[in-house]
Amino acid sequence: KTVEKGFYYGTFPEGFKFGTATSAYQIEGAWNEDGKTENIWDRLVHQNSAVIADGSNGDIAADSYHKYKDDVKILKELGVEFYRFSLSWTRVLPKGDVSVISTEGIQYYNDLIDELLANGIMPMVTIYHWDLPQSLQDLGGWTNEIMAEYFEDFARVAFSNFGDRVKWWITLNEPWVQSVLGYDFGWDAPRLNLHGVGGYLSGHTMLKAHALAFHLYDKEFRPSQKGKIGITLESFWMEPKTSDPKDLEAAERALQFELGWFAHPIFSKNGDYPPLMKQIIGENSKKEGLKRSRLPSLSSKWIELLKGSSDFFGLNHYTSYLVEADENGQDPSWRRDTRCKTSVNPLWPETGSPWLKVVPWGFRKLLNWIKKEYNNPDVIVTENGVSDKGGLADKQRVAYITEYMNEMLKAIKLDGCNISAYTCWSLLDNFEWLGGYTQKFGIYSVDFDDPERRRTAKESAKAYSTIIKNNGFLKCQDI
Ligand code: GBH
Repeated sequence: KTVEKGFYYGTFPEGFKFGTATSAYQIEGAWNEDGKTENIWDRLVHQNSAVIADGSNGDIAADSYHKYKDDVKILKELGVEFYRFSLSWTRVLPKGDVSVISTEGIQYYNDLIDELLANGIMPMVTIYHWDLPQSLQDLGGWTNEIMAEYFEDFARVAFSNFGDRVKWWITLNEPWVQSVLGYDFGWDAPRLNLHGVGGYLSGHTMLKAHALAFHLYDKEFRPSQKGKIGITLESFWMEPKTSDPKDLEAAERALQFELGWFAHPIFSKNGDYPPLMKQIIGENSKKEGLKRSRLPSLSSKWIELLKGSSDFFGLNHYTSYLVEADENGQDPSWRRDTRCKTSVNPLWPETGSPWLKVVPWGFRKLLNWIKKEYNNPDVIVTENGVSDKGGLADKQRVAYITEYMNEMLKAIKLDGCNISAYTCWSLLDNFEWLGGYTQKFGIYSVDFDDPERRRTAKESAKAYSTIIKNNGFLKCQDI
């Protein structure tokens, strides 16, 4: 049954779970307290504050390092079943490696986890959300393959200290963003414009890092701890700008170069990088007179280790692009390799972030693409949300959440997509990376002028809470 328009509204399947999310650098603050050392975001904001929209940083942020009990209180008030947060690597391992394990760092996450469990909220822990230790960046960061092993070591510390209580692990958040924005565009930390090469090296290492952590958990921890472990990938929906076959192909390329890059090795039947990426980057590299492809090749050993190495498909989704075939970007670069130009429909409603337009139907299309491409995996939506400029009467966020969740509901009920949980980004207004505090994603506001960093529910928090209570929407218009 295909449904082109109209509302669905109704309830989610039994057992469907609702949560909300944050990440360490964006909320914790206490950037140099109790032995925590500098990570790549600390370095960027302190050395180059001009690149942050309001010149701000995460030194204090929402101060969740000290206010985690306030966070759990509002989580409880919301009625979520789980809370997704991330570990700050240098808070746990101040040297980046395992030569020193910070007692205070371990204590902080123990306290947070215990407080969550005491309130009936399941922790979902992201091991890495972009805050690499600066000491490891000095060794080349993710472009250095040894990082895969440093990450595995860090994951081991996490499993052995928290795995008795944490049953939901996410290895990496959005390796595409870390690799391309961090090592190809040179926007996000570590801000290296190694266009055409650095992003692919970084992605290669991140895939290996993920595989090592997955198998470590699978072999040594899962038998006793009995949890689940997966990866979180992000993707825009890529809508062909016209029906010209060139644009249809371009939209497919855009998806393969963003989501497929990381999803194909893990979730496809054959594994390895998407054939399209291997072919295009290989050909381009040859034309450039290079001896080998700028996209490193995965050996059969790694192809096997990666295949099936995720218990669920963690998906972050916010918005959509229109895609057309065109030469674009620095030569060589990830963007150039894609031969795509992206734009938006001027009719798509704007939000607090220039890149984020409201396109609910794109969510359903993306979920269906994943179903088809990867044989209907168990999808956990690990982030979805919208920004504005602030204020408690956040009507646009209420509408956004409702409409996106409704499209997800259609994907489940009408299209047969396997989706088992939804996570709203974010619990709190927080440090929005290059956007500083100018783009607010929270369903709770934080008063950043108040030393106490008081949290206040926005209308969207109440709306989300009602959706959770009703397991969806009471108003049901079946079509
Ligand atoms: C998520 O990424 C992150 O996981 C989360 O930490 C973040 O707070 C949230 O989004 C909201 O942004 O440089 O202006 O062209 C979502 C995917 C990819 C969206 C990079 C923003 C850069 C936009 N992000 N993209 S821009």
